[in-house]
Amino acid sequence: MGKQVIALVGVPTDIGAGHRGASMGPEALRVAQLGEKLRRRGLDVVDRGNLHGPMNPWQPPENGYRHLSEVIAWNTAVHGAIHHELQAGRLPIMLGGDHCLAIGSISAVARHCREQGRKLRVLWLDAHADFNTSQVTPSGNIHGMPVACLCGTGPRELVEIGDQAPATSPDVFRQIGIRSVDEGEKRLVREAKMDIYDMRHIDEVGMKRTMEEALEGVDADTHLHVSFDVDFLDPSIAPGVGTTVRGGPTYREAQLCMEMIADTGRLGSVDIVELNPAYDKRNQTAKLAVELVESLFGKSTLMRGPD
Ligand code: B3U
Ligand code: MN
Ligand code: MN
Repeated sequence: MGKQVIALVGVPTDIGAGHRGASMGPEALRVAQLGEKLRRRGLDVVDRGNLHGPMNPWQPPENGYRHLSEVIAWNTAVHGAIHHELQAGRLPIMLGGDHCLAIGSISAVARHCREQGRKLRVLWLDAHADFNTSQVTPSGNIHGMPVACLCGTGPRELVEIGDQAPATSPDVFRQIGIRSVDEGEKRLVREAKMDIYDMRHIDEVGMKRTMEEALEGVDADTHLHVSFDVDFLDPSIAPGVGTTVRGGPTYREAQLCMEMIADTGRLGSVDIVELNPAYDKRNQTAKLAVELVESLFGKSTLMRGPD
């Protein structure tokens, strides 16, 4: 095996969100030196630049969905780009963009796992379950629906992105940091038996035990995908998101979460989504996200870094 190459793929859109500004996420992560910091860790990093797609027309929902045709276009582009990087043996980091883009990235990862005969585990780090449907959504914003779409509930064109519909199933997900689930959505996550480690669970057993549980069964054949919605973090440390929800993981808890994922050695792909520079101060949330991604790639206090 050659050296692992990381591919940064920017996806500058807020097409699925309820606030404008996540479209500036990729550039904020570059300004916070994501690529350079990973390179300093001895990793090979290529920046693929940004994907292109339709503008945000900022329209109200139609039949329960906002901007459905634009969301389809962006996710189709994401699916192709992420699958291309995986096929070439690179580890893609998608720089979002809002969380609707995980439909494209995770469907690509699921397809790649099928092609390689590997098991998929998705760690969904988020304040929200993102399991809404057009029937129960309070907003019509598709960034509240990607997990449902990936598991087969959603508009046909989104459910069918990729090689197989649905792209994946509830059992591959472990949702961590959850603290905001809409009323109708609660019933859906219960019915689907989603594995949810909510903030109460983290409060009760701690982040260490939570991550041990979420990573249980991960072995040499597992591809770990981390879908990191920056609103996972407590807003006191990460104000640069559109939908802050108080009571999230602290700096220390978030670091431990990332370090424990790194320790598995099975990380295969990453999304960084919902970073919204319009709500940030001095790019501090982007800088924090970069710091956490460094930990995700093995930075630790006492182990020697690369020379
Ligand atoms: N659950 C709400 C809010 C939301 C979901 N994801 C984010 N916000 N970032 C909705 O609109 O579906
Ligand atoms: Mn999300
Ligand atoms: Mn969220």
